[in-house]
Amino acid sequence: TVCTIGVLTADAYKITDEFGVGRRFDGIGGLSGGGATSKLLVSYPEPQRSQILDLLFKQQHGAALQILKVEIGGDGQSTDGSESSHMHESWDESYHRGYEWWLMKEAKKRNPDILLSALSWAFPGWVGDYGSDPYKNVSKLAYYTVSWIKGAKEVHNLTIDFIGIWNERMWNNDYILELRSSLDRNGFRNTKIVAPDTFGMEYSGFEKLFENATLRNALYAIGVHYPGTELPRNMRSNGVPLWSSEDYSTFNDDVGAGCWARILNQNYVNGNMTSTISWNLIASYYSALPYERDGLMTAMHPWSGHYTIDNPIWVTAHTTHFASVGWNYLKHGKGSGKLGAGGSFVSLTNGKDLTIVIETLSHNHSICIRPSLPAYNVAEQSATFVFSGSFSAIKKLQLYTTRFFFDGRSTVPFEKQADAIITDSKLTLRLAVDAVYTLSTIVSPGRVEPKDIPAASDFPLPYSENFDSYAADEEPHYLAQQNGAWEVVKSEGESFVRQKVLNHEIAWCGQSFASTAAVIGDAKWRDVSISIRVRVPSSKGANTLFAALRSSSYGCGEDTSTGLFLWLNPNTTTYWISYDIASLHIAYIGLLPTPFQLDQWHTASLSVVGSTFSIGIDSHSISVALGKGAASHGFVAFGSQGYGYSDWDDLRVESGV
Ligand code: 147
Repeated sequence: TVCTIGVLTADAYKITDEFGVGRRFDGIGGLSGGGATSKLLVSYPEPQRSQILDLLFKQQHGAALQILKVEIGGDGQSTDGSESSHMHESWDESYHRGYEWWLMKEAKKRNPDILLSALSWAFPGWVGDYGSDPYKNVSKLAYYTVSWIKGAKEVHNLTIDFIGIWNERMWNNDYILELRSSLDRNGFRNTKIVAPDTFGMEYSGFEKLFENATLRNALYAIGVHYPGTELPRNMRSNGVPLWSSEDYSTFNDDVGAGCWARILNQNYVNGNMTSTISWNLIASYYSALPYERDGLMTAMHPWSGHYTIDNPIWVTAHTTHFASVGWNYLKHGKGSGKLGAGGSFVSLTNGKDLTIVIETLSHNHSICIRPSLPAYNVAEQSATFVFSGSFSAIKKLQLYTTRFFFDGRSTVPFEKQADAIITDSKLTLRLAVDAVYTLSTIVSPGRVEPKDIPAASDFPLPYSENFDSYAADEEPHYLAQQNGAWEVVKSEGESFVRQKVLNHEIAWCGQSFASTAAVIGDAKWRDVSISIRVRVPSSKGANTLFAALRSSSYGCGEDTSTGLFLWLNPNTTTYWISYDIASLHIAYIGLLPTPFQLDQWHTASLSVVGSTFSIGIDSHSISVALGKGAASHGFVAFGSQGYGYSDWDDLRVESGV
């Protein structure tokens, strides 16, 4: 249909519930983890830390997220680091590790209705009897997962609303059924299963999840990743709720914000998906780690308190300030669809209130990381909305706009405009290209931003950490574990950090790494010196330890990391220097005057200035001239080859000598 208003011709779109409403809106979420994506957030000073949490979770404030999805730590690397498991071994259980418990509680404080969702990436080895298959014994895996849900309830009073299977790896029907019955037996009937959290080619097998009625009933929703807003027809038509349970992962500049605006609408318009979850919630990891700034906003400078409110936050607000979980979308052609000259709109209602979100993002200004985006055009256009059914009496709607310019002018996000007046049940809007519009009966305060955000500064040197100020099991500030679990231990009046994982985990990245590792500092560091005390316990201790400078390529590339590595071998006099974590490139082999003793603290010092690398082990010291292949800059790192306990204390980092 076409309406003529003065000289303008506008396409007309019905907004009506006369023929019923569309699917239930399940909410917009952010994902903390998969992995360690909130690592630096917990270290922020006040008031910045609370400001950031408000911007993520407080209702009608910033993103006002409706779902918080977290990783169930599995001790292994899961993208930007490893998150600690609640059960490193079946006998080593704690619900005070990591920062996801803290984050969920902070989210609930700000929005008691926020829904919590959880998923595993890696698993501790014992879950699969130390093999690589977590489904080897499905009741063991269900016990592991339900223990986490129980811990959430009993220790933290957190109710987990949704639980997944295994991130982006094969799913297992027997496990889904076992998990469902184990949840029911343990009093978690209301914890719903969303699965299988896989992507791409694997969609072809998804219909198998609907064929078996028992399996279908065990699932609340099918969760897919990076669907590119499309799903196959047989999935769209069978009535099971469909979620984009991980999406976005795009650099959070305005193209990233454009990606997010387009997929939030079009995941419903093209794919019938009713929930979209951003990987990640907040980019709160060292910028040199993988997927820099692929979060709704950025907080990677805890030492200065600096953070940025990136525009994906305000794009989210365009929906979340005006529609709650449990509302319904209006059907395709009755309130949701594509616009005539490009772009899309969705309507949401609770039967009384109405919200319409329109996006007109052009192709090049809304490209996401994956999958590739087929060409399409968007032009400036007028759109006439024609209201009927429950909406025929609406006289005006609040109007909020975001306009992206991409021409040097800065974006004005989420700006409140004069009310849009509806005459004769019709409203015509002139729509610019690269814009987001919300029309709603609901009022939001609009964009309210904290003022005086501190400027960014580099990681402060000199730096020292004695690990005394933490509670047992806490992860130390700034120390970004890359493999294994690095937790504070309090013993005999001492407080130190211990790598606590004893066995290879069931890895999420390709295969389990040969080394445990944690990094700290700045990947740009060149000339730096450190000292650290190290100890290997005689019981369950690691075989070989390292401390390193100028170390880089972590994340799933952990086992190919480079740097200047000093290796120590308990019980022997041998030590060596390598240019890589795999010790493929050994630069020097030396002997200590006496063997490196177990159960004793030793002091290691490393210093690099230009191309001279000096090391000290207790009173022994040498210097070597760096050769070809030696890294030029990177983090401070330490860890072990193989698994097993290693203890670390009194880290000091200085610039230069
Ligand atoms: C996802 C993971 O689930 C996240 O933990 C995080 O690593 C994220 C980063 O973009 O990616 O994994 C994917 C990795 C590759 C593809 C899809 C998802 N892929 O190539 O299509």
